Amino acid sequence: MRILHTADWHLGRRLDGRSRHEEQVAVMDEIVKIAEEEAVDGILIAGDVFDTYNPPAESEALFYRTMTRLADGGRRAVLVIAGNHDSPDRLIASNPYARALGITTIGYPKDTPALYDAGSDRVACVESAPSFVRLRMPRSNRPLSVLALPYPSESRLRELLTVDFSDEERLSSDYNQRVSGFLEEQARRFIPGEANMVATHLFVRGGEQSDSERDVSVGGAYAVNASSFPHTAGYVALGHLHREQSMTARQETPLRYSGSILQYSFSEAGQEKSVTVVEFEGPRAAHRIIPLSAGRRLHRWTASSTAQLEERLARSTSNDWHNITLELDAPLPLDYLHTLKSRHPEIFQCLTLYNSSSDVAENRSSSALTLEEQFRAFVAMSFSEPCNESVMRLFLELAASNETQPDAEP
Ligand SMILES: [Mn+2]
Repeated sequence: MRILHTADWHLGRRLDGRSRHEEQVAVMDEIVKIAEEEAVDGILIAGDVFDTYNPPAESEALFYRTMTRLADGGRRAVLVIAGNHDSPDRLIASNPYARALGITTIGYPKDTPALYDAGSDRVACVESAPSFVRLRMPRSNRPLSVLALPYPSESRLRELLTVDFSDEERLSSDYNQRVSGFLEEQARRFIPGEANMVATHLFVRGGEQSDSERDVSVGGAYAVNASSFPHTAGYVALGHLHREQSMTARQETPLRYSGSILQYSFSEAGQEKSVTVVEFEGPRAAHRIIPLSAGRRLHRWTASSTAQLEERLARSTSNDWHNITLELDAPLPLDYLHTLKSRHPEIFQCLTLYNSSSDVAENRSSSALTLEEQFRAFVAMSFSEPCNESVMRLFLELAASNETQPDAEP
């Protein structure tokens, strides 16, 4: 039995206002192709399908098109759980149609997916409970049990435990204990010796983060220990962290973040993106990483001269985006960056910094420019757009309130 594990699609996500939609279309094609070539029995998407609660219509359309292709007319199982970026209600709104294609989406931890069975040549959901499904798949003679826990926010977790458990101990204030208590409870539904897996979207303590996930509330106090996952699972499929990585739970259960499908921020520059193919022979699963090649590559680097800058850009391809810091001793000709950017659309941003120890700094401080003029020039050069007036006012207020400011307004 072969399952494709992916997560963190973030459809609709932009990079500082620039669309990634065409790249997302390309990577969806690539994932469908991998599912076909690998002849997988099912696909598991471990949360953050969309980037926001209200994704653009083009992203929703892309999601539905991709689900339909992956489901292969109900012959391939598709299981989707909500991540912290997804609206659970919107994600499950299509369930009445999705079931007919063998697609199960779970929005909230308390949700019990509906059963369906359209015959032995189609995927069937033969048993379910809160955050739990047992699937029968046409090409496999073994059932697949998945403890599929959507993003368990503090409030969703409380709701779940209040509804289903009266045990005082389970209401303990410790997030890790409550998540592990729920997993332990639901893992009793696993069939020993068969294919059992856990899928969830959360932060496992020890995982390596990047800027892309830092704006979300999972992390820090809302972390779960790797040892909290039931050892009776043959594989733990995780979403949330954008860097692909493996950890080990109790008794060698593989625990894995498949990672995002595109480099979504410059903190992910240089990260290879991939999906994971999980193979159940016995109860313990093996996995393989399949690289994704669609989408732009992001680069973040520093140049110490314009010659070095241009030399490196000459080697770049138009399918890349560069976030460059240019460290200089002397000021650039006024239109230099403008001309360079028009020649190299792959420059995402070029921030210029002047070495403060140099003569340039002294020249500048004694120059005829006022503090306001210097700040405007700095903003224009750094961000390629004029300084916002409220920012300008704030800057001048701060400068005026600082009595020791040597460059205070003349
Ligand atoms: Mn997430």
